[in-house]
Amino acid sequence: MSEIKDKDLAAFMKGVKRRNPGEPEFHQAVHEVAMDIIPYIRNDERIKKMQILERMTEPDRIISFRVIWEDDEGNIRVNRGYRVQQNNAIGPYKGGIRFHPTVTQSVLKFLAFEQVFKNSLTGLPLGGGKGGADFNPKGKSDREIMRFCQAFMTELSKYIGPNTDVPAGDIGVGGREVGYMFGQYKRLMDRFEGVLTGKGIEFGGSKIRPEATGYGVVYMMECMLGTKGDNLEGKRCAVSGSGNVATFCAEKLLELGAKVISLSDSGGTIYVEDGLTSENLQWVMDLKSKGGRMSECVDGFGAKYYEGNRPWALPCDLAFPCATQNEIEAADARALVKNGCIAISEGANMPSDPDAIEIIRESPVMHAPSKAANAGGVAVSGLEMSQNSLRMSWTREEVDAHLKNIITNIHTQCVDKGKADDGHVDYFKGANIAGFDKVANAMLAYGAL
Ligand code: NDP
Ligand code: 2IT
Repeated sequence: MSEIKDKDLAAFMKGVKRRNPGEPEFHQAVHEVAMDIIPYIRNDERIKKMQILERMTEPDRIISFRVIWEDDEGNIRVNRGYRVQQNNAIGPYKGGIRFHPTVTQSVLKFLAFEQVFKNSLTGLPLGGGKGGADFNPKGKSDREIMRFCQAFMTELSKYIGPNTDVPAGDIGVGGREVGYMFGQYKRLMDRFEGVLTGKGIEFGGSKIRPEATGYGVVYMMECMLGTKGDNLEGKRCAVSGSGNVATFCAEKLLELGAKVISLSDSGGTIYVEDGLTSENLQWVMDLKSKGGRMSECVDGFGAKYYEGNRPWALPCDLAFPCATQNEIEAADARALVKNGCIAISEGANMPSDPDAIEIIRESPVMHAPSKAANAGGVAVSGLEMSQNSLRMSWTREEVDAHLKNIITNIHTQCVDKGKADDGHVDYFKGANIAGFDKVANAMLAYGAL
């Protein structure tokens, strides 16, 4: 990362690092926001006096707990679970749960911090939080997953509620895990209430929730291309990941006439020169639901496969990072720019590292940050909460129309707050400022203490 030239920003980051030692992902997420917000609030004495940005970088609370479960061989296993309740100024804490061996407090703090801004951008009454565990679901049996989810929820249930904190899925947590966790909550509390989102349709889930993040990422891309009078038709799209977000992003791209030339997992990348067919994509979805690996696509439908989990060196028009944080580094960004990529819509949270952002910022590539581009998932979670409160269920068409409206509105907010005099839109700046404004105003309204 280049040296910080802004003195206020440097002093602010020094404080953040001192208070949060050894948490690089959290420092990175805060820095990405602060570099836009510090200049923005420089002359706002009220926001500075009330220490709004300092307060926003300090989670309301972090709950950390032991999760004990029994594997199929009868061994007792111990993991660490967390919930970071970051900020509830504009609504109950809301954000996903990640099960992955790389989960640490730093990772969950970065995700919870980002979630506050993202949820604010949706325009829905949602605060920000995130949770998870350093549990590795890979290779675990269905019964083991169930026992882990139940053990995790036994402790988490004490801290959440439909008006307090409403978790959902993230990496390693999909419909099956949410079902096990919801079942355990109901068993423990004897209450049927919308305490989790991403539930099965039979027990209060919203239509389109599984698809929402991936679809929203594509809707954001459509909005960006629309500003140039362009569209998705025939565009060559590099997509990374092969989980929930990546596969539904690919599905929407195919539906709208684009070509999906890649998908990946932590083992490697598949490349299909003419683009995946819908049948290929369905094959991948079935494969992933059985825990398969992308390398199997070679025999499955003749895809090219190479080790290395990044497709960014493949010439493409559009890029959709949908796997994990920091999956686009400087060399990847340079390759994308050099190969003529027009725009990037981020499905994963914080997929571009600071050097990559800088390189892309200096290029003509349009770049929608995750807090704007992947907000469709949490937005439909918010709609699931509304439907649960109303004890109603909306149609696919109704939910999809809301989702499109919300993403279009987020795009408009980014343009409003991020457009420079020369017409160039800095989507990072726009998203950071628009997300910040609403939360800051609510915090100011509540008074200082
Ligand atoms: P899934 O668990 O469904 O899929 C994750 C995918 O990313 C898999 O292909 C996985 O490969 C790959 N992956 C995970 N960790 C790594 C890693 N360290 N290096 C390389 N590849 C990795 O998760 P989702 O699709 O739900 O989440 C993907 C991203 O989208 C995350 O950043 C998440 O925070 C974000 N997101 C998710 C939302 C949701 O509603 N689910 C909403 C908004 C954002 P492998 O199988 O090999 O591990
Ligand atoms: O990062 C995210 O926005 C999510 N994992 C979804 C959160 C949610 O509450 O639906």
